[in-house]
Amino acid sequence: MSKSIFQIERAKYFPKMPKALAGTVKIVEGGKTESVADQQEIGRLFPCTYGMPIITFEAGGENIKYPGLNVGVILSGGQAPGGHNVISGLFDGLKKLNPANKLFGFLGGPIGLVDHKYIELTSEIVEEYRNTGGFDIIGSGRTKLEKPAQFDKGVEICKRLAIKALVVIGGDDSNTNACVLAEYYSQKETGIQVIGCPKTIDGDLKNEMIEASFGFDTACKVYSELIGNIMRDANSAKKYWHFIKLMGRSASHIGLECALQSQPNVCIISEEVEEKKQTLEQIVHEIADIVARRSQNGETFGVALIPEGLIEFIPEMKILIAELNDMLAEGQESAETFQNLATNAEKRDFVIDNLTFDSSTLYASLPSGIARQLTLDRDPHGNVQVSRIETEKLLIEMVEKRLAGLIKSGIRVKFSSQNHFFGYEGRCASPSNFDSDYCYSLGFVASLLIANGKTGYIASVRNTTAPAIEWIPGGVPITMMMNMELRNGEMKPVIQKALVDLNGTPFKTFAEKREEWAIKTSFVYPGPIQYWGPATVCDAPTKTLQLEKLK
Ligand code: FBP
Repeated sequence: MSKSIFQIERAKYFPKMPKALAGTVKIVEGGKTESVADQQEIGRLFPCTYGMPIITFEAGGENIKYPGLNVGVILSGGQAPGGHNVISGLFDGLKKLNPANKLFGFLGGPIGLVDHKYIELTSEIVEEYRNTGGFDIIGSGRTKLEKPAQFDKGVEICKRLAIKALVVIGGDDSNTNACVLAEYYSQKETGIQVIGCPKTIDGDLKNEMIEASFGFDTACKVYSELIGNIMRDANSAKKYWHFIKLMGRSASHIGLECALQSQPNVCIISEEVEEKKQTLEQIVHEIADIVARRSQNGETFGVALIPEGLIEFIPEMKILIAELNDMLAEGQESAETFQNLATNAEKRDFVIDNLTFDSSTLYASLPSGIARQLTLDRDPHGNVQVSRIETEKLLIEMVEKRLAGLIKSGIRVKFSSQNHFFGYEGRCASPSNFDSDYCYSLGFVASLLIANGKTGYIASVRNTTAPAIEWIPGGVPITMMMNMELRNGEMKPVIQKALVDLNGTPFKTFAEKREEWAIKTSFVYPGPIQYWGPATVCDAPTKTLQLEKLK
């Protein structure tokens, strides 16, 4: 594999680690835990893995000689910068425990476990991937591990390879499934442990104990750099309004972080739209108003950030999507009929005919492209794939219409637009120092949880706004983060997704400033991620994390 000079130099970086993990490590166990809600039901569903204590690893303890063990690792879901460092941290941790330990990587995501596709991750392989972006070391996938038949196939291969523990690196759904798997393996007394790792650029897998999901830091820094570049272009040419959709699925954490970093004229926060029960029309009017006010000041340009999941948070759209989800759910007769229709026009008519009156009217009023995008395949968890809905184009079209409508009242506003979607640009970026360090520690912690016989835990590293040496490594029982939610028509135990907290300091900081940023051009140009240089530039965590710590 030929490499850039950057890759060669970056490979030499040794991730900074918490002091607690440097030498011998002792395990400290807290008290019994409870799930965030629905304690009785979660306790009933997870008799083996419910109520376990929070774990902290501290420096000290004896120099234990651990018996050799084999471990399997799975990358699950969307790519996020730092996944390769979780694997290298896990690999190094296992080798430190006992050089005879082996690490196997299941290929292409959870399906690799079921189909018995794997490779042994040797030091030669791991060496090639240290501090690199991407998940290509073993690949990832979105197969949902949820059926006992799949779990049993997993047992087969684990027995064959003498694998004692599996590490699942994934988002909220994948870690939920990891916990279900841990519980199943415990109940069946297979002796196989399951440990999760918090991954997702979306930033929505976090809580009191998990301060951040890895990848969020790097992805936001990449998007903020690009947004800053666009802002400077807009400010130079003074010609365009740029509408930028940002990945992040339901939550608007990415949009909020990028807004805090770059100070755009508009940044919509889906969670606020939902709370205020804003309609699509109201959102459009607000944006058009900012465009018009800026234009009066001669500023015929601007930047608007649109969260990927916005459409799902607009109350009338939410109802429409829920109805579409039911209509198109796998196994439904209506889904089959829909799929068998030959043309897009027939499909559109079928949908219009089968929705409730309000949803049908709304669906029929949408531009045909957007209407079609709403009916595209669901992901394996039954969710509409928001990355495929061009909300930024929908808003441009509607703002244009609104501004054109103002002409009859004598208001003429110049509005030329460009649209962008930033998502895939950031998911495999070279991990920032924060993500390189954080991920390496997460992987290392996973090896310690395994060595200590733990299952149903997610690796955690806390105190992450302090220098890495002061970070606090440990483990959190996954059941502690769970509640019951309706999924595909059934109540299921799932990890509670962290949406933007409208009472939290990051949102409040943004809300205080946004009116000023809307009218007065206040752009900030964050520039690219720096890998070498002063810690203030290279190691700074996201603004979200820093502000959250102020609370
Ligand atoms: P994960 O939650 O699996 O980490 O995926 C995050 C994400 O990047 C979302 O932001 C986005 O909506 C989705 O993946 C896109 O999925 P795909 O990679 O299947 O196009």
